[in-house]
Amino acid sequence: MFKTLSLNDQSQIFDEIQHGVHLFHFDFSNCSQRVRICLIEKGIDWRSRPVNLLLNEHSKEWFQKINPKGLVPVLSDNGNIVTESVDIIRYLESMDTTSPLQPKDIEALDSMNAIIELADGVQSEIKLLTHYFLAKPQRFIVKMTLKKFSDQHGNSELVKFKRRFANNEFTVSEVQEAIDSMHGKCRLLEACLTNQEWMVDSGFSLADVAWMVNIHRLDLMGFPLTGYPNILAWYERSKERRSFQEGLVDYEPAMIMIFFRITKFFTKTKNKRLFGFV
Ligand SMILES: N[C@@H](CCC(=O)N[C@@H](CS)C(=O)NCC(=O)O)C(=O)O
Repeated sequence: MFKTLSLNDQSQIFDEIQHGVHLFHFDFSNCSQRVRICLIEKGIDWRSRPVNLLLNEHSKEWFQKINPKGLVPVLSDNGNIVTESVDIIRYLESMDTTSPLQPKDIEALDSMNAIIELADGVQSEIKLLTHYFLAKPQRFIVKMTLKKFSDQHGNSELVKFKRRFANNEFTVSEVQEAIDSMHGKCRLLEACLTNQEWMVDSGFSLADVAWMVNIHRLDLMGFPLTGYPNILAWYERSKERRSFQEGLVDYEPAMIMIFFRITKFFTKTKNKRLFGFV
């Protein structure tokens, strides 16, 4: 199941990514989910380049040569490297206009961009909450591999985050702060979805692509979304799209989903008492 790249595969990759669209991604990464959904929505042919974060493949030299930040997703379009999921989805939009995902109207375009920025701006909250609520059992593996990871990975911020995670240093107050911040964003989105089906009045757009994966992640961890009926209705509409199934659900490994359910079962009472999670 966990196939790693041989040295031969690695050097071949640099040649291969000079032609066509390639995505370096990880099944469960929400930023990777965002880009896969966009590729599917736009009907762009792409080649999958899995980078297994659980096996720390992103700390390998070959990958950090492609993205010095050592993070997924990374897009290569005929060798042109694009990083940052929101920049990638905008790049994809500029590549192909047969199925446009952005409005023509300038005002609507401005709102779409503001909503995308909002999605981008909560990545650190999503990351903290994911690790706190879903990834806890993984902590011991991270702890065991931390020394090697910190020797190999050049992104000091990521190494610091992993160290705090491994040492169980996330505090209840910082988790609460992240939750409060997410409630703030949910209130904005709830208002924006009043009397409209999609985030931007003109129809389904990159703004929806950017948020689908974040709301899905909050839902997975039991974040209380019941106070946001417009978001819930929008989320149901989003889940019906083929791109949601093929770009997200089909990549959620059954083993990890079972893992999450078990984690949730054992932490349910505590998370409900401390944070009002469901
Ligand atoms: N702002 C970046 C964030 C990229 C990012 O943080 N990627 C995560 C996965 S979602 C990653 O590579 N994490 C490595 C790790 O957790 O070890 C984006 O939107 O692409």
